Formats: sequence, C-alpha cells, structure tokens
Amino acid sequence: MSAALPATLLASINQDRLWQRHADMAAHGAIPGPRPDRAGVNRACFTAEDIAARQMLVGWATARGFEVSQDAIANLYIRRRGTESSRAPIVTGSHMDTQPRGGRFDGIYGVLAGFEVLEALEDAGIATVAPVEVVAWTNEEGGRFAPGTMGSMVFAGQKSVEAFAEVRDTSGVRFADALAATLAATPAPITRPLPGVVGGYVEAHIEQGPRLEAAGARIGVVTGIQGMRWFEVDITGETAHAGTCPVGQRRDALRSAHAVVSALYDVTRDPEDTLRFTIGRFLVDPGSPNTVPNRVHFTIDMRHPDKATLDRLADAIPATITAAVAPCTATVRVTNASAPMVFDQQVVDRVEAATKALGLPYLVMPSGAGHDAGYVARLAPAGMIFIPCERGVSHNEAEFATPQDLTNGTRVLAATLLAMAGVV
Ligand code: HGY
Ligand code: MN
Ligand code: MN
Repeated sequence: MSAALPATLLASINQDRLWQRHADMAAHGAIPGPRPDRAGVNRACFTAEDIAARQMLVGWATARGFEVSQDAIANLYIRRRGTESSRAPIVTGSHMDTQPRGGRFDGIYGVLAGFEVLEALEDAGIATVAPVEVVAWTNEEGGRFAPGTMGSMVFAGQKSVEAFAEVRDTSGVRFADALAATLAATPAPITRPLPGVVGGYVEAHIEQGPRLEAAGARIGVVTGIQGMRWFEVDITGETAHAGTCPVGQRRDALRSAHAVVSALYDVTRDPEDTLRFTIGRFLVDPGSPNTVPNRVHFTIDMRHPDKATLDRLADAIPATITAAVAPCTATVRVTNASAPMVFDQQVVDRVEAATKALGLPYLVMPSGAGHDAGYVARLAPAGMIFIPCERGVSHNEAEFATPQDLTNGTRVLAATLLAMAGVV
C-alpha cells in the first residue's frame, strides 16, 4: 500500500473546515487566555461542557451519514463503513476532555483530525476496505475523576467500568452517576462491546513539548510513551487554636507536609532532568487562618522513559514520606501506573513513510505525555503523529497550533489510515 495520499483525498482535506471545527468545539468551556486569540478551555470529563461537545460531534457525524455509537464507559465512536464491514475497524481519535486551564488543541485535535479524514474520504468518494472509526475517549485527563485514560483503559480490557464507579470528584459526585447522565444525554446507542474491537490505531496529537519547534520539524513520528506513576497522599494531624497551642505540642499537617515535600524533591532530584516529578494538587484542611491544619492532601505525578529507574524512584516514595511526616501520619495510594511502552514498528514506519511522501520535515521521538494510544496499543498495532505547538506550551490557556500544522498532521493521518485500512 503506497504511503502517498491520493490527489483527490489531499484536495479534499479542508483546512478552513478543520480550523472552524476547533473554534466551534472551543466554545464549549471557553475561558479567557493571555490574548483573545489564545483563549483556553475548561471542559472536564462528563461536565455540561463535555456533554455539549459530545452532542455537537454526534450532530456533525449524523449529518454526514456516519454511524455513531457508545460503549458502557461513554467512549464515543464515529464509523465510516468499509467495503468489508466485518473487518475490524482501523481507528483514530483522542479525547475531548481538557485540563481545568486547558488549551484548544490538546486531545480535541486528534478527534477533529480523524473526523476531517472521514469527511475528506466522503468528499473524495474514496472507499476503504476496512471500516474507519474516530473515537472520542472518555476521561483522558483525569483532572475531575482520577486516574486519567479511563476510557481507553477499559476499552483495552485493563479495567472494568465498575472499577471506577465509586471514584468521586472534589465536590463528591460519583463517576458512575456522571457517566449515566452523559450516556443518557448523548444521542448515540450504547452498543459497543468492551473490551473493544480494533484492527489498528493511529492518534494525532500536539506534541505538548518544545522539541519539534526547536528542531524546525513539522511532524513527530512517535516511537512510544514514557512510564508514569500517580500517587495520592493524605497527611493527618490535629486541629488546634493558632493563638494558644504551643508549636511544640502541635500535630500540624502543613508543617509535616512541608518536611515531606522537601524530602520528596530531594530524593527525586535528577541532574540530567529526565525524571518528571510534579505535585499538581495540594489541599489544606480546614483552611481557616486561625486553626492549625489537621489534613493535607496532595498528588504526585512521576514519569521516566526507563522502567527500572521509574520503579526504583517510585518505590521509594512511601518510605520517604513515612520518614519525614512525624509527628503526623500519612497514607499513600498509587492511583495510576503504566510502564514505558513502544509502538508497533510497522505503524511507526507507516507514519514515517506518509510524512516523507508529503515532504514534511520530521523528528522520530518518544512522547513525554501520556495518551490513550498507550492503552489501545495493548489490543492492536498502534502509533501516534505529533504536530508542533507554540513554545511547546500545553495544559495552559495559551496552547496554540497553526492551521497549517493541523492540516499537515491530518494529511499524514489520512495517508497512514488509508495504508492500514486498504483502499478499494
Ligand atoms: O498527563 C498527560 O500526560 C496527558 O496529557 N493527559
Ligand atoms: Mn492529550
Ligand atoms: Mn492533556
């Protein structure tokens, strides 16, 4: 199967339509950014904004005659038939949920690039042998309900939907209840089996880092994803009066948390700056100015490309916390763990061949960010395509990608999907 894009399909990929769909989607959860043309998005999993985005996507899909469906964790599927409908579909997609102060491209670009390929195939009148599907994965970010990548994890058979039922957001809403409401509000039948059925997968995504821009490359041919470990830590002390209780008699959860966090930063110091160690959420209770805190809750996100190094450092976290937390106590829970993974070489080669055929400068590189492709790869050959984002900024309202880069990535995606699905 040639890596070149048929001329009719190349001509049918519509940059203005793709750009406009990003603008339409960004309206669901729009938040101000540093400039009017750098406005962000806050569209957490299963919020009204997420549901509105899902309803919009279903509307677009049905208007083009594509089949829509969901599975029990609300992964949303858009299917364009192939000539051999019994073949396992060739799948693309990404996520629609965002960080609380997210951008207009993280995740949604992969959904809209895939949808643009389906539309362009329709416009060009090209039939594929295998069906081609776009999937919007549930809860990739994990900001509202932890952990992230729940939809692709369940699709890949790594977890059951029930395993996440009792997860609650910070206002106490159960995942199961928000899921039920979303399934009911999305006009797509819940017909898809779990684990999912997939013949091959390619995901387009912004790089979310500075390497492509620094190298002057327009495409990232992604080789794999680094490993990740998430923890939730709860430090417990005792509330006391801020004016009367001697410091020496306190069980001050914040003072202990300070000692714990300092110890964690010390033990994870990496002169080569390869380890990624982040404390992203830090909550102090009761949060009253004149009461000694009795509880601190914080999260840890650790990542590294080498499994042994990640395991060694992550395994040291609980003991480091225990050694520094006195006179308070601590509980430490692992809430997400994924080993470093490599994508199927044939898919990586197809992405590279498609990029070369389009004459686009590219970089072969691993992904620092986690993605749904990491789980889908456990079921079928998978790969990813990166495009640059301005200054590598992401998980930030200022996140930006140019219309041309969005189109370049979509062209590489179209060629790769065609090579995998077969053309009649
Ligand atoms: O956290 C991640 O790596 C992904 O961007 N959600
Ligand atoms: Mn993402
Ligand atoms: Mn993200």
